[in-house]
Amino acid sequence: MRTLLIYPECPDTFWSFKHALKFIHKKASLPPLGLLTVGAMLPKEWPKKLVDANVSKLTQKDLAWADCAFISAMVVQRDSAYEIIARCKEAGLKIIAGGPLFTSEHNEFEDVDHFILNEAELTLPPFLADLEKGCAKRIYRTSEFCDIQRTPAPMWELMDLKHYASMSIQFSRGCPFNCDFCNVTALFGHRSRIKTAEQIIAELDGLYDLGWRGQVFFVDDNFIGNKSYLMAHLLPALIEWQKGKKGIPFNTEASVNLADNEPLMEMMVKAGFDTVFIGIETPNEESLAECNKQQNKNRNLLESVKIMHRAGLQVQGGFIVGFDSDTPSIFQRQIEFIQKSGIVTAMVGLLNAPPGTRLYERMKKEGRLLGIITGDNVDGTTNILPKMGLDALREGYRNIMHHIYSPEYYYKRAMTFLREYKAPEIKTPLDLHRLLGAFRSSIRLGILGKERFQYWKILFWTLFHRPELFTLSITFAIYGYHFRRICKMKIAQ
Ligand code: B12
Repeated sequence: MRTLLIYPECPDTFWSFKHALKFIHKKASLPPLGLLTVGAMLPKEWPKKLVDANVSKLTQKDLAWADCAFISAMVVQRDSAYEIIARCKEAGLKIIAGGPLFTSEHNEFEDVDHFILNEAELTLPPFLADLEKGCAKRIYRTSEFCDIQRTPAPMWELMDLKHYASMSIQFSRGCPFNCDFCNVTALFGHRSRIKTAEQIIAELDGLYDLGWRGQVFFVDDNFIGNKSYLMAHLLPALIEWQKGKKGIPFNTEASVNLADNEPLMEMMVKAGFDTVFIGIETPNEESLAECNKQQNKNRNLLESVKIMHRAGLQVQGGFIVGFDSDTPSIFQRQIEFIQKSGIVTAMVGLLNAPPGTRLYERMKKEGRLLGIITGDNVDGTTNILPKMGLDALREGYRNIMHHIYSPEYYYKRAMTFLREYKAPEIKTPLDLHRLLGAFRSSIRLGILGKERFQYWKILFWTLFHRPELFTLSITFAIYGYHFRRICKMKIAQ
């Protein structure tokens, strides 16, 4: 079977970093790890070609070559997925779909021949066996979770590394917490399932051998879900692996209780971690209680962020407005919190209820469900009827975004961060792309941009006070440009 592995196009969103990627001539921030993993589970003898629509076009030649198409997508790629499925259907290919979009919405895709839902480790083998016998069913699904210690290393060789700004790798799936709006536990379970340190080192070696010398994102739902294994095995192995190598910084996602564990933070930093995404959600205690965000309650969230910054871990934060317990003062409180925290990359969204969550069930019961989620949590939309009313919520949301991404607030926050952050030891080396990116930013932002005053101010300040963070300050300037473009596009009046 000649196989196309297709990843539909992501729209322009907060996390697409599309406007920032142009500065460094990259086409996408990350490769489609799910598809690369599925590629490694398909029969070896099947010829395979990856088409990531974010980096190259799906051509008529590709379609004419293939016998079948394996498609993966997130909800946010819905429109592009429809288009690609229609083209594959027209070309007469057998269409097989899996991944988060289809796991939650397979009913909406009539033209797909086979749905391989949930984790492919469990659902793909029975499909392949049935296919061989000529009796493949339309849907394969499971309520079990697989043992990822048996997951093969992704087929890195299928992708063209040069198009991506970062690589991704996965150590664990699942999260021990139970926030009522989050679909991670529904999709990947409550227990943190982990790979072995040996698997991770082998995957990293694979990337390194292909010439990768840049950032690697550990795409775990909660990297610190199994602290004891992390500290006894994985982090020591990563520290050892980094010896003699240059320029492989790591970033990941974790819960805020990371700030309570100094030895863990120290080891992470030593292993090369410099950034963690944390769901902060809200400074409002009642809202944290409402959504069962236990790990964020009864703590000084601001101080927790600062502890991580001072330890050498930059916090990127997720924030939510629109909880039942939110009053009109929440918008100003969020702005103040974000500014004081020095969280430069602050993703603020309206509360949404993804299917499979407890929030979804509650909203359904209360008759407050409006429809499906767009999947883009920074577009100012929601699928629930908020207690404070939709208009008030949207107005307050726009106010937050206009403030925190205005050059004045944004650069001020970046300065707060640069003052407090402990500089990492492992940095991506300045290659030609990055040097050119710095040059382009000086023209686009330093000469033509409205923010030119703030741009030069932060650059000179960093040069004199924190020269080791100079490239990071240019990165922030470029990110700021992307975030402003997104805000303008998505939530303009
Ligand atoms: C890395 C990541 C990203 C990266 C995307 C990188 C990329 N190129 O794919 C970034 C940071 C850009 C991102 C952004 C977003 N993300 Co995201 N992201 C993840 C994360 C943390 C890991 C994904 C991953 O690589 N997993 C590892 C691989 C091995 O697993 P997998 O992809 O799930 O694949 C397995 C199965 O799903 C299945 N499978 C997958 N594809 C296929 C295809 C076939 C044919 C078959 C048979 C099987 C199969 O088999 C695989 C092996 O088990 C997940 C959470 C998670 N745990 O998955 C969220 C997740 C995928 N993201 C999600 C969302 C909503 C988003 C955003 C839309 C939201 C936002 N925050 O704004 C944005 C928008 C993106 C954009 N560019 O527009 C949701 C998707 C929900 C949904 N139902 O679609 C998830 C599940 C998180 C969540 N809790 O809601 N994301």
